Amino acid sequence: MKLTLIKPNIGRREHSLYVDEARMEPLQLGILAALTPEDVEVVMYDDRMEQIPYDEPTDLVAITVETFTARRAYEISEEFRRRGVKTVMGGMHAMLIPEEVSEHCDCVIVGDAEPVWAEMIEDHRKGQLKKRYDPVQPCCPQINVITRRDIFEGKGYLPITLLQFSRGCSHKCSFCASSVYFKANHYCRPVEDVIKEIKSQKRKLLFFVDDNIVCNRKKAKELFRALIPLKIHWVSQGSIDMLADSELMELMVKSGCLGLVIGFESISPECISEMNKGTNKKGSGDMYKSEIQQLRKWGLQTWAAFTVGHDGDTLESIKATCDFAIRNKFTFAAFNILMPYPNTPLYEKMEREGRLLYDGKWWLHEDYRFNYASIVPKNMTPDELTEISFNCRSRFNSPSSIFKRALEPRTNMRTPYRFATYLIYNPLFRKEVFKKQGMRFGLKSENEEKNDA
Ligand code: B12
Ligand code: SF4
Repeated sequence: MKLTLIKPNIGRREHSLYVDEARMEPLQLGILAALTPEDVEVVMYDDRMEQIPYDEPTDLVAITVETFTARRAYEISEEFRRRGVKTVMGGMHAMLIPEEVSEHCDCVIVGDAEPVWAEMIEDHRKGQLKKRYDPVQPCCPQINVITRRDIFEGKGYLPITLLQFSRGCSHKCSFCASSVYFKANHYCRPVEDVIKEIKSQKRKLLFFVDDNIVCNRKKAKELFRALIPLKIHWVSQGSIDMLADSELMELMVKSGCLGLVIGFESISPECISEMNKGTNKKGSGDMYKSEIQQLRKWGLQTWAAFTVGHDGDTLESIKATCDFAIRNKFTFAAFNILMPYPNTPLYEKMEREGRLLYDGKWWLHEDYRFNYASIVPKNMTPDELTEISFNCRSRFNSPSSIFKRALEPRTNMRTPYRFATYLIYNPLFRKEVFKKQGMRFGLKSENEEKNDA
């Protein structure tokens, strides 16, 4: 039996294919490959930079689907199904809205693949593939499973190894798709498995793609202690409340942490309350002043993630958020428009209030473009929101801002290695800002789809 794994792209720029230059290994496909019985041949194609060989013989195609890649994933599935090949889908979007996904494939797995993957392969071999598998959730991730990284070789991914220590997060921010996927659960792998996985590969630079690596501080400390002897460098994602625990922070730094993606989301306490971001709730005073001082003290390079378009936001407050990010010399920052991902509390609120654009299903709509607003914000028009968020991204990543932010001695200029990382990745992300803005979802237009049908 032969299995083909696929990572779909988002789509294309108006007249050309979009190639993701900051592409990283698709970890979920490495895990699916590792879960697959040894006698099954496995190949992987990444639509972000290579053509999918639809006519190459295969027995089953597995596609990972996120909301922003759903349209493209459905196109790919359709091509294989037209050739008589069965397709199976899973991933974030499949969990959020399985009924829609199942219309576009032969089988949908609703949740983590680990508990049902082997059963699904056996069913397929016997010609008894079910339409839907519902793994018991939450399951413990990757028990005794080491990601298969041979399938990533030669694909030109960034030289950083992706892996996970934990999945999920116990918080319930209203916009967060992960929180819905994991039903606000957080679960960790055994530390020995993680250490074994690190030793199974050669790189010294790792990205723990955990939703919130410090969610369970006791377990995180156990991991950090075990990482110290390995002398690696690593980055991850963590909530800002970690700073309250200095033992945790000390271990984190000693274990080789270079920095974290931290959800600052907003500099307005009202917006923080509105989005139910318990980790960032503060009393009055200067939002984040002491936290930023501490991050510098620990020497961590911060990727500050902001969401814009909250009911408390105005054009001025969003501009001030960008000024704040530049003034505080964050290493990187994201200014993501508040997106109503299906089944999130944010989606439900926007639906109730009649504020969803593009018939609610923006991810499938012919006219929707990447990084466009898909809700009606309170204090500006959707177009203004689209424009100001693009403006924040281009201003934060402008040459003058890159120069100004570089001059932070405790973080960006701490060591030649840190400085080099800063200088390599900032221009790369700047390029991405312009390439991704306004990108069409999927490769086909509605007319092409009708013709195919
Ligand atoms: C790492 C990461 C990134 C990395 C990219 C990594 C890469 N390989 O390229 C970076 C930082 C670049 C990134 C960027 C973005 N990301 Co991101 N990212 C993540 C993160 C944190 C981890 C993903 C991951 O590797 N998980 C580990 C794997 C093992 O877990 P998994 O994918 O869930 O897979 C399991 C199951 O879902 C299932 N499964 C998965 N696929 C399949 C397929 C089949 C066939 C089956 C049966 C099962 C199955 O089995 C797997 C094993 O149990 C997730 C959060 C999350 N929890 O998923 C967000 C997340 C996926 N990202 C998100 C977003 C929005 C983005 C951006 C659009 C942000 C932006 N505005 O620019 C961009 C778009 C990137 C692009 N393509 O251009 C959202 C997506 C929301 C949604 N509803 O789709 C998430 C969920 C974050 C969130 N909390 O909302 N991201
Ligand atoms: S803290 Fe982060 S991962 Fe956790 S629910 Fe909020 S946004 Fe999601």
